[in-house]
Parts: sequence; C-alpha cells; structure tokens
Amino acid sequence: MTALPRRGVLKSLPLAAGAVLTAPTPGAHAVSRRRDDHVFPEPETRRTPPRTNSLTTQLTVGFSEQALPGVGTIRTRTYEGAIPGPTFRVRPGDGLEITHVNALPPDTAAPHHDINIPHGFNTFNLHTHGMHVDPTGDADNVFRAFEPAEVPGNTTSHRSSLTVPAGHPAGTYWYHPHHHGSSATQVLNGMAGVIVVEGDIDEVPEIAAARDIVVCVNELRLDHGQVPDLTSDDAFQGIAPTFLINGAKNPVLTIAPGEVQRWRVVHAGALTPLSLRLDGHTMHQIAQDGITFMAPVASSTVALPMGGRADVLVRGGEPGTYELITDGVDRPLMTLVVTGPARDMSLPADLPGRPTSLPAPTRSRHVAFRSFSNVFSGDFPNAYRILGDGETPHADASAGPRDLAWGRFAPDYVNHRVRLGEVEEWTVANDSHSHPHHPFHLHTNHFLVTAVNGRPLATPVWHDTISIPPRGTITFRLLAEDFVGRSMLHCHQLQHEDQGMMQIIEYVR
Ligand SMILES: [Cu+2]
Repeated sequence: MTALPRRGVLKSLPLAAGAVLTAPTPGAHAVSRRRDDHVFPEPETRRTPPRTNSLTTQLTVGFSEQALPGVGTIRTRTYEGAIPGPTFRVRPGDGLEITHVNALPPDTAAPHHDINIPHGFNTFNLHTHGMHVDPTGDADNVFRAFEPAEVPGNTTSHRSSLTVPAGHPAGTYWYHPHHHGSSATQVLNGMAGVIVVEGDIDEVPEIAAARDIVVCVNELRLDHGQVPDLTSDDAFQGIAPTFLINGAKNPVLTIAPGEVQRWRVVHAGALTPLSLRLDGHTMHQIAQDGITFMAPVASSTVALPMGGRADVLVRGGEPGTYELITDGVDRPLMTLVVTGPARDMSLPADLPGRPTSLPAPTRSRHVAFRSFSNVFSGDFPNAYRILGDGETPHADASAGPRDLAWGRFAPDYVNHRVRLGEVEEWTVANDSHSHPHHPFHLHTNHFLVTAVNGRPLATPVWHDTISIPPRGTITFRLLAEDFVGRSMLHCHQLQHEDQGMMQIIEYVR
C-alpha cells in the first residue's frame, strides 16, 4: 500500500580518503536513488525478510555529499550516505543485527579531562530511542564507543545485536548516535533513522487501509553546506535551523479528498521543539512515542519535543494546497496537496491502546533540570545540571566552582536504582535560569505522565520523551519491567546532554 521508497538524493560520495561507502546490505530492498520531484521522498526501507525472524543489516557512517532540493549541496556525517538513514521495519520477536562501519576520519578532538566537554566527533554508537530492549551488552548500550580508525582511510567495524521482545508495542521509534560528547553534533549532521515495529495497530481496518507514511523531521545547522562540530557552547548560535522532511526541504505530499493517511511523524532533531499545525485539517493522533492511544485524539496542534514521535491520521479535505508548519520557522515543513477523485475513508473509533493507569506508587523521586549561563571560563561557560534526588556529587571537581560543577554526568556514578515491578512516582522540574527547552528522556521503559505543573491530566499519556515546561514540572509513574542494567535519563536538547545533563538509572531486580 506504500509507494516504492525513493530518495531525493543525487549522489553520495565518500569524502574520507579511501573510505568507501558500501552498497546496500545484501537482502535489503533495492533502492532507487534517482531524484523524482513528483514523488514524495521516503527513506529506504529495510524489513525482516519473509519467513525469517531477524533483520541483518549494515550501517556505514561516513562523510557524504548530497544535493538536497531547496538546500543545495551539503557535506555531513550520515548513515549510508542519506538523511535520514534507512527505515527498519521489524515485528515483535524479531532480532535486529547491525554491523556498524565507522568510515569517519581519525578523531582529532581528543577527550578533554572533563568528560562533559564535547569531544570525539567521529566516535559514535547506537541508541534505539523508545524501544523496550536490553540496555546492556551489544544491545541498546549507549556506554559503548565505536571509534574510527587511527589511520586515515581505514575503517572500523562494530556490532549491535538486539531482540525485540515478543510483547513489544507496535509503533514508531527511531535510532541515532548517543556517544556522550558527540551526540548533538552527529544528530545535527543528520544521523538518524526510523524504526517501525509492526503489529496489532496495523490491523485496525481503517488504519490498514490508510497509506503508511514516514515523516522524519531532521534538523540541521548548516554553515556553508556543513555542520560545525560542537567545539564551543555557541557553535550553533546564529545558524538558523534547516528542517528537512525525509531529506527534502518542503516536499509535496498528495492526498485525495476523503482519503485517510497515517503519518509517522518523528522529531529527529536536537535543539528545537516542534509545534505542528496543518492548514485546513485536523490531525487525529493515534499514538505518542510509539504507544497506541485507546482512541484517536483530534487536535489542531501536535507538540513534539526533540526525540518525540506522533502517529497521526489525516483525512484529505477540500481540494487545494495546504502547509504543515511549526512555530518560528518561516517556510512550511511540508506541503499537502488535496487532489484527485474523492474517496470515502473513515477514521477508527477504538484502538488497541495501552491502558492509561498504573497502581499507586510505593516510592517517589524528585529531580530538577537546571542550567546557568556564563558561570565557567573557557569555550563552554554554561552549566547544564540535574539536581535533586540522586544528583551526581561531582563530574569533575576542577571544572569550576564546586556548586556549579555538581550535578553533571559522571560515567561511573549510578544516580537512581529502580526495582523492576515497583511503581514509582517521579516529579521532574525545569527550574533553569536560562535555556528554557529541556525535554526529559528516559531509556528502556516508557513512563505514564499523570500531571503537568501539578495539574492532573484528564487522561494520562505514555511517553519516552516530554518537554518540561519552563519553571514547571511534570509528574509521571514508572513501572520498570523485564530488563536490568545501567541505562540513561537525560535532556534531549542534545547539546545539554553532551555537556552533562544526563544521569545513570540502573534497573535492578
Ligand atoms: Cu536541556
């Protein structure tokens, strides 16, 4: 039911001397890299082959050159020479085996003595954002480092091996690098891709009939066709965001009057929250962060923090041209053209959603995201900290005044131990003096948001990422399940994360 994947890519060139970007992995779908302005671009799709239960694939990371419609030629770090990287489609119970080839040049930015000074811009790893999978070993383990070769032109190879649990929710997830010190730089280069877990929601008749469309929003910070490395706190300041949808600026999607489409909107950005509106249309949200609602929720605005996803149904209105816009960006992100013979498709009334209640909590925690401007000397003068219960005593005592170095990420300090099967209530505050946008993201388990600014929600909502209102709070219940080991919580303004706004949460039995 989906159009053949095509990409708006003219060419993909390795720029690291001798680093060869490989052809698509054997077994993956053939890819058309021919540019076609009349077809809405969609990322290449790689799915679990029929009659197997494992998707085996390769992701090569290198500098590549792409000519993007409406943007020009850019040179950035990419997965497989494309923005976004390929979409993976898997089912509950599947394995996901990825060979990562690091074809980036040697790292020149050696680690600083302070781990919270950005570094290692050619070192990456893999995070499967939102997925309920093992956070240790070769799975969704963000403590790993896939370093480049020391000799220019050589590559290194690394492996991820994940199992999607049999009961994993069907929905929309994504992957991106999560190496502390380089995650903001790499995501702003366009390193991100979508993961679709197929399952029950796809069999709802109205949804099965709808065209299934990935809408991946990448946010680049382009300066003369390149994205600067985060070598100072203001490296991206003064560079306007370039938002791409599936690698194109303002692509055109068509829909028939009365046709229902399902859009999997992924905010694969790092710095700027989205507030999405579609002219002349209501969006009927069916899932948040990969978790299906009990029934569609009609809204005129869908707010997505960096890292968040919303699955929405859109029903084509009167013939005409409409824009998908977000606050603070002059150009439309995407244009929707309603055209062609009318159809009479309907929206579902009920969905196989996850129940929005949890038992009463037996313990509580309070944490606060707090940032200050211009408190340190050097290129990184701002302090990005997480305080409250479990705060890190110090990440680096020599980084500045003890009170402001306090509360920043330390790779060996466990901030929270959370017991499987025990319901907790967390309150997360944003009491920053500066930098208003702090999306809270938890790895491995979703959480059930029950209140914002202390006001209970009529219907709690499952999230893995949520904006903490400036000077406000969110309250959620957490029931950790299935997986033990060290995992992460952090700010998904990734520049803040690279500079220390992150904690370790250990799930224990
Ligand atoms: Cu932040």
